[in-house]
Amino acid sequence: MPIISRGFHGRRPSGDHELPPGQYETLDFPVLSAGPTPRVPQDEWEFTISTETGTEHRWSWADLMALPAETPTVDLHCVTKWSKFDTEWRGVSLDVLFEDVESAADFTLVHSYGGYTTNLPLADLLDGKAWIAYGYGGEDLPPEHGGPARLLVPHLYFWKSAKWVRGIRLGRADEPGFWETAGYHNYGDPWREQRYEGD
Ligand SMILES: Nc1nc2c(c(=O)[nH]1)N[C@H]1C(S)=C(S)[C@@H](COP(=O)(O)O)O[C@H]1N2
Ligand SMILES: [Mo]
Repeated sequence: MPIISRGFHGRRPSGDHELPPGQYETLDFPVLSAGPTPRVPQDEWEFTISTETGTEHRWSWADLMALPAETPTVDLHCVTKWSKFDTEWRGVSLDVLFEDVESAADFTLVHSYGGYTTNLPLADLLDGKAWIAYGYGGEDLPPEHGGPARLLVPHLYFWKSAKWVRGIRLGRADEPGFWETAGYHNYGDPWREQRYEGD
């Protein structure tokens, strides 16, 4: 029997990963930014969750670092059709950040340094589905990929994973964000191929 290395066939056999409809696998990590990359020093970085009643919960960089970290390995799916398997992150689960937040709201609008926004149902940020990520591949998250910290919500198209995340606003009403206002799907489930409004 010849010894066949894992690399012999070029890539990992596709069996352990599935591509959502219309997607292809890429091995590099494209950068997609709608504007210039904001430079936010860690000691000026702040993250805020504000509720529908106006209560604000605020974390400094040191506060974030003091919270328990997780190291999720996830697949990414961009609406421009690339998918990237097995990306390795480090960050804080939003379950931790929402622990002491009291709210009756169902919707969130995530906002970023630089002005980007994106909306998600609160349920899609909880139960182990989303993180504030500050590490990638064992290093600090580079600015072009959203460092010092970004939202990571891998079960939705990657535009929902706001780079340079700055805060989350809870609301009783759904309010579309940057791409959602520009004709992209309000929810963005890659498995249901929800790319554009009306899909
Ligand atoms: N603040 C901000 N977040 C953003 C974007 C952006 O332009 N600004 N682009 C989104 C889109 S369309 C994608 S595909 C991913 C790209 O992340 P990457 O550049 O790390 O690959 O970030 C998302 N988050
Ligand atoms: Mo994207």
